Amino acid sequence: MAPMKLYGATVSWNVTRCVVALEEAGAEYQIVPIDFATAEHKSPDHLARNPFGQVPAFQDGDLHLWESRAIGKYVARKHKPDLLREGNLKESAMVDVWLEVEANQYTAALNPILYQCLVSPMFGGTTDQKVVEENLEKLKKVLEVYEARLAKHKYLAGDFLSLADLNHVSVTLCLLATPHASVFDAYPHVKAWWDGLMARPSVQKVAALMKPSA
Ligand code: GS8
Repeated sequence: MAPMKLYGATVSWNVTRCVVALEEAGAEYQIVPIDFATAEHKSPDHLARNPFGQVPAFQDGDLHLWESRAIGKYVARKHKPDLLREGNLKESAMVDVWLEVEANQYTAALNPILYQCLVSPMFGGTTDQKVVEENLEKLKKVLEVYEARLAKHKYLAGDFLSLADLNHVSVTLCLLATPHASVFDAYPHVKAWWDGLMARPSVQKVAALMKPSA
């Protein structure tokens, strides 16, 4: 059977969020780059894959998906369902909680920081420090909640690795490429959790892919 296809460049943390899931699940897949410089993401071919003209997009046989977190869930369900704890009502509910927290708290605070520090300069723009500072304050409040949680449990949803942990990887790798990498230093349990994730071969592989020289 043809390998799954993930469309988008690995410079995008929304794309690499899926790569972490694919790697951790041991899935066979192929990355098909989409060229933003030629607006390939707005071409009819790509709009057929993702009607919002964004990356990532994904194909497995006749199944076409977009939205990075939905793609990650599909890959986990297909190849490593334990990452979702499906079959265990309470554990899967906790996975769901922390999947939402990643999207709506953690990454919601990180996105503007990454945009200002990484994306804007890439296109010749400047960094709006006020936006960065405001969102760093938001992020610190989120990290206080993580610190309390991770003082009690090895991983976010409980004492087991889940997709909720893995979905944090791509944006956190980007955060570490900004001048604000030291923000984790004040949260020892968060730092230990992150070091544990970084030691995983799937995460190592994605970290290498995201380096511009890779
Ligand atoms: C977000 C996709 C997105 O913003 C997801 O897949 O999780 N909620 C979606 N993709 C950006 C990539 S840059 O990181 C994108 O394609 N932007 C181009 C555009 O919106 O035109």
